[in-house]
Amino acid sequence: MRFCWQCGWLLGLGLLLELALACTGFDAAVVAEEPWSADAKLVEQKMKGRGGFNYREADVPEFALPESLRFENGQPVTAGNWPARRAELMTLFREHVYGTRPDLAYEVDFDIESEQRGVFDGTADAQQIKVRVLSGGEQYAFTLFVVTPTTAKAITDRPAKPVRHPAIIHLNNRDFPSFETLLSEPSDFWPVKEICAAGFVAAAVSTKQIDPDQKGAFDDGIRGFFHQTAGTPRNDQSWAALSAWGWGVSRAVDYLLRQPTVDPQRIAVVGHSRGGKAALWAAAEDPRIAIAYSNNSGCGGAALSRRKFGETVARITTSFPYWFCGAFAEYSGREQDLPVDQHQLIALLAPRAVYVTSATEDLWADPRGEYLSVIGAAPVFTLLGQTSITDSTMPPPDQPRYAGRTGYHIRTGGHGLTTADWRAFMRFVQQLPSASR
Ligand code: GTR
Repeated sequence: MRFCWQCGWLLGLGLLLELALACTGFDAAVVAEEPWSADAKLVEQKMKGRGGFNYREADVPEFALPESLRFENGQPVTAGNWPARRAELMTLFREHVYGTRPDLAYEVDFDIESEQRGVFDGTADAQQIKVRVLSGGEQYAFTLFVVTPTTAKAITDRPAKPVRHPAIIHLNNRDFPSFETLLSEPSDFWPVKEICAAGFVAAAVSTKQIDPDQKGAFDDGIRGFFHQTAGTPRNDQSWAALSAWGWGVSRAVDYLLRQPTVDPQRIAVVGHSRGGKAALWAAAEDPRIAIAYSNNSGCGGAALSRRKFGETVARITTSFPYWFCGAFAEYSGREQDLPVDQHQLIALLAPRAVYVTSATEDLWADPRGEYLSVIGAAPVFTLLGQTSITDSTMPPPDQPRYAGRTGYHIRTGGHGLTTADWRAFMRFVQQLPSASR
């Protein structure tokens, strides 16, 4: 058989592309080249569905985003005074969106409830930990899972030094597995075995165990616990459920920072949907979190509120009033009056790393609004001497875009967190410059 050089080149290129896509976790069979835009049929179908919500790009109102590089009094922001501007933005987000965490006096300790060595074919050790929050002689407890690779090579692996792995805390807003299930039944939502095989410590906490994800259940969660034991306020300004869930993530950080197997510079938080909203806010409140990943987080998460695309402030504060402080509902139908928008939530994380993802059919979460938030945060990354995504054209589906401290992809499919999303996120973390990994 004669070898044809042209075919050989093409075959080689095809294989290379396939390899590149396999590394990002996406299926090489579907390679789109056009920037993503919502499927016209899907848009019309959605417009006929839930009444009163906009899914047409042409009907997005004109708006101007609040500037991050100007203080509220109009003074310009410099790299030197960014911490003061950041503090101002934090106050605005606390007062108008997520609520203010009360001053909490408490102790936290960790009981190992179950431990299993050599799980996942002898490649990892797993622990189920009871996180005990102690205040006023009472305790509030929730579960933390930590699975640590024992044989996978860590990214920071250097001879003669203990292996310290980057760690990823999953803020799980769905059914939280039992210890047995997590070790025996592979899950697309939290592919723990694969996360460990890639060299990460995989940790997880449950939103609902930290604070119930339901109306009228304040007394049953961590906020109610502090209200009862320490008299912390319960009002429209105080912390809402998303903030409480983020506080729970920070207790997982407390634990991980005590582990010699964890790289303290590379602790990440990951959340899907409501968990993604809370993950971004968790990282805003806790600077020890180096990397935040929000998937399909939409309204009140990564999506710009002013676009009023898909879910709106009016809708979310009616369906889920307990996620936000009371003031957020006042911006129903008047998003343009919000003193902040969600690009500034991303900017609050600079110069740390942020990964945002959407799904092509998840128009409720406004994929373009999520992408534009990342772009809108770019001036702050630049101010702080970092690169980030600045190209306002969206990437094609399933083609992750990594640029400096920010990354983004839009996955083909519907609302959900999948193994493909996880793989692309882990690649993002692995390719970060070492100072921010
Ligand atoms: C929806 C809600 C979204 C999103 C989602 C979820 O009902 O409207 O904001 O958070 O729930 O968490 O799956």
